[in-house]
Order: sequence, then structure tokens, then C-alpha cells
Amino acid sequence: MFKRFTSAFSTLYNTFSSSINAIFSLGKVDATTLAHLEKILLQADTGVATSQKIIQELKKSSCENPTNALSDVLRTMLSPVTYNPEGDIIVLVGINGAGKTTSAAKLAALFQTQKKSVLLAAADTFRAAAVDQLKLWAECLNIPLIVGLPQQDPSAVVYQACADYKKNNYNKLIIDTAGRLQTKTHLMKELEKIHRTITKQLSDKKITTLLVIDSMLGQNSFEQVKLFNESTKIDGIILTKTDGTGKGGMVLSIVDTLKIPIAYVTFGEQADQIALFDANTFVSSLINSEA
Ligand SMILES: Nc1nc2c(ncn2[C@@H]2O[C@H](COP(=O)(O)OP(=O)(O)OP(=O)(O)O)[C@@H](O)[C@H]2O)c(=O)[nH]1
Ligand SMILES: [Mg+2]
Repeated sequence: MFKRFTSAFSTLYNTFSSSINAIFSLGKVDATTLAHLEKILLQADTGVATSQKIIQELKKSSCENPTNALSDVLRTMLSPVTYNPEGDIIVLVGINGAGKTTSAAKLAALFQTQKKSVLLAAADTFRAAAVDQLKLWAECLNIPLIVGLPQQDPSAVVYQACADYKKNNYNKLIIDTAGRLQTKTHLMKELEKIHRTITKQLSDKKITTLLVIDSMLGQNSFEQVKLFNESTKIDGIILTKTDGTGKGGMVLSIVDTLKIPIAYVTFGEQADQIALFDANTFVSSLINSEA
């Protein structure tokens, strides 16, 4: 799995690692090198504050080898913000098209390989196509799915799913929700209602809310994470489409500034193209140095 994880990121960071290797090839770190590095970080969507912080930390480093020094700085930045393995109930939220439904199926498939019994719930009742999409995945993976009626209150579907989860003693319940913009207050309130519904029925179960973000959106994702987290507490992030052309520096700014861990990355459209995020592997593939 880690091998696949690394290969997913090496595509994402190809340009980044070659630029870093080029500027550090002379083996010395001076003002010009640092200015160049800051530019690369900014171009990779790392954001101003985090890019500057990385440069400051690098200046303080006593490590002789610049590539190793940068690795250390990035590892120190990422490692304190770790993802606590998810609870029994997982709610996937995010903007339209981020990859929630696909990630719900991938997580279900992953839990299946861990011999856990899984129940899926299609709480996206706005579009019939959304339910059909999850239905196809559920059939393909042979996982039970709770669906509601078109336009039904998503919390009603969640209520039904919780009842079924309890009755049949499943290990995991994965709830797919409709895409929503973090600025739409009434839709954010709907997420609160979904949480209340779960808590009322399954008070002894841990709920994990994962925000699904598209790695191709760069720094725009940063605002999304910030605002989502303000209205519904986010326990971790699923970073999707890392097989695409996204630059991914926002991983650093999200973790550094918002202290929200990256839980999983996904890197393709197949059910098994998901992996737990690993900071060491990420940093190694980012700057192409030894872990
Ligand atoms: N290449 C690639 N495509 C992905 C990945 N994850 C999702 N997709 C594709 O992205 C598109 C949107 O994914 P969905 O899972 O439908 O996204 P969603 O967040 O559920 O979308 P809405 O329900 O419309 O809000 C689909 O075409 C997926 O196949 C990934 O990791 N890599
Ligand atoms: Mg969907």
C-alpha cells in the first residue's frame, strides 16, 4: 500500500522535487537559494504564511545537507498533527464533485479488506443520480446500502441507516452526503442535524467527520477547509485525485495553519486506490530524499 501511496505522490510532486533538487544541487543555502525555494513553495500552493515559516525554520537549521534540512523541517511541521483512526460512524462532507461518493466506496472496500462489516448510507437525496452512483458501487463491492426517497430529508435516511446499523451490528457506517458550498448556511445546518440524528441513536459510538477535498483545487481548498471546520468539526481530510496535476502544497498549509490531519489520499477511480496518509512517505516523495 505504501508503494502505491508513494507512486501516487511522485506524480503529484514531480516538478516540485526536481526544482528542489536543482536549487540544492550546489549544496549550499544562501539568500538566493532560499528566495528561489520560497517561490517554488508558493507555486506549489503552500500559501504565504506556511512558505515563510518553512524558510525561517530552514534558516535556523544546523543540518549541513540542505535537502535533509528541508525534510526535517517538513516532517516536524506535519508529524504532530496525526489522524486518530476513525470511529464507527464516518460522515463524508465536501463541495460538489470533490470525490465524496467515490471515497465512500473506497473506504468501504478498505474496511472490507480489514474484515469489518460495513453499511453504506446515501444521504445525498438531492439528485437521483447520486444515489444510483453509490448503488452501483455497493452492488459491485457487495455492501449493503440504505437509500431514501428523492428529496427526502437526508437526516431521515441517516435515521434509517443508524437503526439498521444497530439492528444488524455492523462495525462501520459510512454516510455519503450531498455536495455543499461551505458558504451556504442552511446546508451547513443540515450537517449539524445529521450529527444530532446519529448522536441521538448511537450515543455510544464515535463519529468521525471527514472533509473530502480535491487536490487539483490548490489554495482554494484551504478556504474550504477553514470554513467547513468552523461550522462542523472536521476530524480529518481525504485528499482526492492526487493522480492528477494538483500541486498539493496545501497539505502543508492546512496541517500547519489549521492543525487538521490528512487522513487518506485517493489516487484513481478504482475501489482500492486509497491509502492512509503517511507524513514520512509524503515528505520523501515531495523532495525525493530518503525517509
Ligand atoms: N482521477 C481520479 N478521479 C477521482 C478520484 N476520486 C474521485 N474521482 C472522480 O471525480 C468525479 C467526482 O467524484 P464523486 O465521488 O462523484 O464526487 P462527489 O463529491 O460525490 O460529487 P457530488 O456528489 O456531485 O458532490 C468522478 O468522476 C470520480 O470518478 C481520484 O482519486 N482520482
Ligand atoms: Mg456524490
